[in-house]
Amino acid sequence: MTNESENHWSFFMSHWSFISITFLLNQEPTMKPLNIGLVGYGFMGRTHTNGYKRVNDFFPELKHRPVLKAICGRNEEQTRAFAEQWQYESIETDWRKLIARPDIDAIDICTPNNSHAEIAIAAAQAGKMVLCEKPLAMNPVEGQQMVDAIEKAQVANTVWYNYRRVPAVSLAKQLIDEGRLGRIFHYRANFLQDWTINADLPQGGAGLWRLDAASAGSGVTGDLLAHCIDTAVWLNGSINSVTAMTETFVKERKHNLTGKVEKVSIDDACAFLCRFGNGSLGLFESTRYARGHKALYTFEINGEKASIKWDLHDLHRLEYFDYSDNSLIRGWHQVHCTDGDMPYMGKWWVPGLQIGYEHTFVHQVADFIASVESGKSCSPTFREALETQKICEAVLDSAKCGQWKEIA
Ligand code: SOE
Repeated sequence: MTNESENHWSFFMSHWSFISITFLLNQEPTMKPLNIGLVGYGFMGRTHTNGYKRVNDFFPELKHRPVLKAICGRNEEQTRAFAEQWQYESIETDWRKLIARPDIDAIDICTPNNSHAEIAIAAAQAGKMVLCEKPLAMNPVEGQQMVDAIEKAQVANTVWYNYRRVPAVSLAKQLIDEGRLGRIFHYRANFLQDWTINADLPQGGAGLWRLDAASAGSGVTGDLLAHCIDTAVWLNGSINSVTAMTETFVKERKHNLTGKVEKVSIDDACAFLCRFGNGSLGLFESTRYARGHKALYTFEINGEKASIKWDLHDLHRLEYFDYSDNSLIRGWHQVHCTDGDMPYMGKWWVPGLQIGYEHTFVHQVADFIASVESGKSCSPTFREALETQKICEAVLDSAKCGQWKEIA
């Protein structure tokens, strides 16, 4: 090399080191990874994964970025296909191996209800954060064991009761907490579907485990009313006692796993009355036999000063009636929850443009990460979800014995 070229080379090298150090420093990730290991690649696996993928784009203040480290499922081919479609870095076919991995920070449980407890307890004991699909457990005994394990390990936790995070539902919470409804007299909720009317529909296995009591624990009570109860307790406080009736309209169905026709042990429909701790009366109904309704979750709350109504099929609106309005214009207002000052809406588009179902999961991921960063809990916690589990159990007990049941 000539002197000239040597000079060029050393000039280049010294500048390159300077440039590369500066580049590296600038590139030093300000975002910390939050490594997710998700168990279950069904419908809920998709909703949660979508939440992890989108959260940082819309909640840029978060200091952690969920990393899709591993998806876990028993069927290797399907797990691999899910990993490819949703861009998970790796797969596992045994959740125990997933939990044992040092590169996983949080275990997200999207499996049928009968495996929630075992996975959650093992994950907590391994020191992982735990996010669990609803309902928390098969019954309150299992739920209590999960709460004990989570609280002993002091790990961050949440249960995916996603409807709380519909902006209009969060707005309802804000209005109630501000005292705008005054004393509450009535709480009414429905969750109506129609997808199990066909008596030829089998029970059990992928997609249909919700019809199999051994996997689901219960029918509409744990699957749908649990949502209504979670929202109700959040908005209107504790429930003290319940009286319920349930029905199983189709008594036998072929079981997908055994191939035999077997008794159906889930509740196809359930209705219950309850008394809230604040003195108000509750009326709840859920069924999978309401022809024409796909997922009609509605609630109405009547207070002394005002009432509110909400409907999942029109989820971006909150209906509001305020008795203090001038009598000439008094009536039900439809509040289109899209303005930036509505809960969560400042994160999305511009006023007038609404969001939907999938965003509730993005919101829950955002709130979970924010809670990890602040050291606060992310509601509903396992302990709060246990309360819902106890109410579901009292509903099912009451339907069996025909008596009012106090919530234990
Ligand atoms: C059942 O059809 C189901 O998917 C529930 O399992 C969900 O929790 C509910 O949000 C929608 O309906």
